Amino acid sequence: MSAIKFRGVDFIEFDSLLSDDERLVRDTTRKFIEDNLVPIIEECNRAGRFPRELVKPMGDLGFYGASLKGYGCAEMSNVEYGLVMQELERGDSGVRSFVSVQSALVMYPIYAFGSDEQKNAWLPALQKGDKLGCFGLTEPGFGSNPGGMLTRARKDGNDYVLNGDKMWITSGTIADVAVIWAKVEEEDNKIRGFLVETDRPGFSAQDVHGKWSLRASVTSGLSLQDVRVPACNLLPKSDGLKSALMCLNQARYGIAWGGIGAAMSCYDCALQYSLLRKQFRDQPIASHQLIQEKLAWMITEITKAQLLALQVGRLKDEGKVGHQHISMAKRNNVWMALECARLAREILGANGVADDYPIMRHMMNLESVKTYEGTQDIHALIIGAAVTGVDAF
Ligand code: TGC
Ligand code: FAD
Repeated sequence: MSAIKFRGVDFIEFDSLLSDDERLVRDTTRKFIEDNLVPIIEECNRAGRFPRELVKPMGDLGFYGASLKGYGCAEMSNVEYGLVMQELERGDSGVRSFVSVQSALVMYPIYAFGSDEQKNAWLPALQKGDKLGCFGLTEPGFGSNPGGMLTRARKDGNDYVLNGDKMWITSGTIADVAVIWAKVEEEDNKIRGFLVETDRPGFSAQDVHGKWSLRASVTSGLSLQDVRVPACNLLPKSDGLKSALMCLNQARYGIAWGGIGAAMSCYDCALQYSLLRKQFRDQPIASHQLIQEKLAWMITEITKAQLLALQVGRLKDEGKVGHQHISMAKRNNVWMALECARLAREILGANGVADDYPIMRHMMNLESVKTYEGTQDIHALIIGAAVTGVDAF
């Protein structure tokens, strides 16, 4: 491993915009990642191994469902939650992804659309990390357009019977419960959410192999063949595709902060490297104008991304955020992070492609992050629809 250690990134006294509690949450998470994830992440990435040993410790720190109220949740503000996501992704996008899915895509729909029985049965166990969840929206033929899904639920006495396939599902094979979105035949094919325990007959999950991205995260395909669940497993307040999209808002918001973390990791590594590495006249490469231009671009874009994420977080805390605001933050900040990773990789020269440094791993991860939770172009269309009033999907 290289001797480069993360030192934090703050160009315009961004920290002065944060409260003491916000800085404490950020610093606690940063220390956890530095002590527990950074030492093992390159091995996990090489082996394609999800660091399951961190699941319980992250639960103990209150990372799951951190912004929800009750059920043992940490009741963080949205800005505090965002700062947790930033620090997790500074470690690795796959670990942030795991926490995002558990929090925003499994606990949130149970919290927002579930019955009291469902909330009491699942939320405390998910909060502790005793139970794990996954979110099945995407299908082999329907990614950007989930409204076209083929998965169906049919009422049969006091049960529903589910049939369909879900694809690219984070945590699929390690989940105890899957939040499955399906069209209900008896309700004119309205999309609704179901809690499907993964040990039910007819449910199976298979991991996707050969990923060059998010290698420390589990990604799976799910198959549901006549899976029978009691009617009480329907999320009673789920009401159309809009409910699934509301979950995505939570996850996209976390990704907007997460991208900053990945970018900070790449920038700080490249900055330190540029001061150590000497070429021509025994001078550090940091003394060359073209290196400085790259660093200046990175720190400028990171700073703009911080301000965007913070404003969207403040709006969210005030109940004023629109999904188009979240789309702008997710789109901009992930693009910015990927560009930072590419520039940082150039600054490290050949060392940039080796896993002695975190940069290539972040770059490969960010290619997925740019695609999932709505591709870059889908978010452009969401912003375009908001400003023009015209859908162009
Ligand atoms: P459309 O007709 O536009 O909308 C249907 C209803 O939903 C409302 N709506 C939203 N509500 C809340 N939040 C949002 N973000 C919303 N977007 C739209 C809309 O107003 C409408 O309401 P109503 O009352 O009229 O019924 O739906 P559409 O079928 O045309 O699709 C719109 C589109 C393309 C924007 C949407 O489908 C979309 O966002 N596609 C991208 C799919 C996506 O992001 N999938 C993510 C899967 S999960 C994942 O990737 C997890 S990765 C792991 C991790 O997070 O780390
Ligand atoms: P497509 O929809 O086929 O898009 C292909 C290309 O066409 C993209 O460039 C897209 O922008 C473009 N395109 C599509 N429609 C339009 C249009 N109208 N106008 C212009 N361009 C368009 N899903 C889940 O449900 N749960 C998960 O936990 C989950 N985890 C994931 C983990 C990983 C590692 C990955 C890679 C994906 C995950 N996904 C998950 C799926 C993810 O949300 C989808 O991959 C994403 O929504 C894009 O869908 P797609 O891959 O089918 O691409």
